Amino acid sequence: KWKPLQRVGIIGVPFEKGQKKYGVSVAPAAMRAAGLIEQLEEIGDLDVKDYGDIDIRSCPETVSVDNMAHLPLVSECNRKLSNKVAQVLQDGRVAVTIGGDHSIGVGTVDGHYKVNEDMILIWVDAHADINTNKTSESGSVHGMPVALLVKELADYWPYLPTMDWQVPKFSIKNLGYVGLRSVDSYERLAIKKYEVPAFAMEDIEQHGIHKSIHHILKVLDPGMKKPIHVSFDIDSLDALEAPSTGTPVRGGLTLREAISLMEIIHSTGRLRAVDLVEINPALGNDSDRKRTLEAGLCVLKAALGFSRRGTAPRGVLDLPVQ
Ligand code: HAR
Ligand code: MN
Ligand code: MN
Ligand code: MN
Repeated sequence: KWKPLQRVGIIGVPFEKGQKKYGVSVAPAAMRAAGLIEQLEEIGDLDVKDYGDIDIRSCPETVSVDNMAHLPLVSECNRKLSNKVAQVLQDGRVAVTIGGDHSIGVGTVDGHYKVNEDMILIWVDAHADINTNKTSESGSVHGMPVALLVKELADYWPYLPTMDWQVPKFSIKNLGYVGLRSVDSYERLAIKKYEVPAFAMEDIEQHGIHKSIHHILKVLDPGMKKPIHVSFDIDSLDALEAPSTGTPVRGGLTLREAISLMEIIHSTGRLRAVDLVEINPALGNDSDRKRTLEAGLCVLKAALGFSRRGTAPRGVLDLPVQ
């Protein structure tokens, strides 16, 4: 019944105020310069439309919330992004969002949920990003998007000025994690309390990426009928594979594992939104930057149907003669 959507919409989000380092806002431009659109178009029959970048205008930050840096900016960016993601989905396209730091996951998931209330969310990350401003040690919102999104944690937040547009309705029961290896203690508590299927690196070591993702999909959606959102933090990859990122953690996914994960999700035919976040082209040397951007491209291509086996031409039954 489900087959992969052959239409894709690209959204750039040059936003970096959800963390402290300069440079992650450059990633959408760097990904386009690295050939993002052209490489996706080379995947057979893919119709790619670039919706451009979200307009990140710095507004005066009139309110401040304890241990939650730049909340008004984060909020304004995500409000616009949520509407844009919903628009792309309503246009019948897979929403492909290029961040930006991971605070933009609030907007992408909020926008997706508005269109598909039955969506499930796979958070691929070294980190769980499920802190509140009470539990975060950094005060950076990129460590908090999951906690902002899920309704089960709404009572753990104080009132958040500027965030009235975002009502957390998504249930934590529809969330799974892949790639975890840097989880704060209260984050671990939340994962345990709500029994979130979370495949940390040691679980992937034990079961392999194939069984791990199949297990998560089965737990979240045994009927195999729900739209899938993948929020892919480039730091889920090992720091050797993707060095240009703000909070690298050693011992992560190989690029092969990440490609395999995305191929499996593509093969469900139910991928409707994918985020690629935390690529910071300003960190590292030329080789680091190139490797990280290439890794991001490989991951997106796998998600959108590129096959490592090769793809035969359509409607052609024999080799060219002479
Ligand atoms: N858990 C830490 C915090 O809350 C670090 C998480 C931020 N790093 C990320 N997110 N790249 O995935 O600040
Ligand atoms: Mn993250
Ligand atoms: Mn991360
Ligand atoms: Mn399989």
